[in-house]
Amino acid sequence: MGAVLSRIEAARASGRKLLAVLIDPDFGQDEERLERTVQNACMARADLLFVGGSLLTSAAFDRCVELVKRWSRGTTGDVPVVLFPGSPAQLSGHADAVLFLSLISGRNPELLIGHHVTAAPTVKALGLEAIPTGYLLVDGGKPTTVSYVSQTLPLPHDKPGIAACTALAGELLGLRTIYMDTGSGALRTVSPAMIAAVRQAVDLPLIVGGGIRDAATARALCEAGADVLVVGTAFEQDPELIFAMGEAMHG
Ligand code: 1GP
Repeated sequence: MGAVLSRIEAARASGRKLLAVLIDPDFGQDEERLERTVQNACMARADLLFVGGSLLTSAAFDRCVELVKRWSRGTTGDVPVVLFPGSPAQLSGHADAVLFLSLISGRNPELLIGHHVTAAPTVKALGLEAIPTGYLLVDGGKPTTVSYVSQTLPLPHDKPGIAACTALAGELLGLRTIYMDTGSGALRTVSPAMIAAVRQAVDLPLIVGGGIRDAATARALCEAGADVLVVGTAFEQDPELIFAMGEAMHG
């Protein structure tokens, strides 16, 4: 098992919840803001830095990952940089790992196997740790970039049973984590009921993201069974929020 997945598994075994800060690679265009975000994440004791997005408008992806990696080197050890790629173009040897995503809530063959074939030789050549991840897109109250770009239908928000069966299928296929996401800037998060149903169905680390805006919600999602929370938009809008969120999750 690779170092990043081991770290996630070890945290889960010890009951420590992890906070992942999602960095939009288009941020890289504003290097000062990017540096501040990474520094805040490190000071707030974020556990992981995710870099990626469903749609990139800037060409400087590799440079952005390089900067995030450089600034994430702290005195208390590196915060791992994990790619959360919206396409096979979002790969960089500066990262520690890549979520090797299968969009198992959808039925788009490109996102179930096509992109993987394209990306596999690059992942191997770059020596990236690949974390096989079953990605479940869940309805978060409005169409998001990911639902539009992936051309897939999100799982209904109030159907925990479908999510549980989908996650179980992912586990039986050999995937190593499940990422439940309502998409960036979603109006609502994945429900605690859905997280609890998936938690009961599979013995895998659960990553949950989309629409998390406050510490109380973060706590409720962790109590329902989430192991890793991913927050992007809320920290972009209020960079100080990361400290309250880190405090809520780590005490
Ligand atoms: C999106 O899970 C991430 O894929 C984070 O969502 O930007 O809403 O925090 P937000």
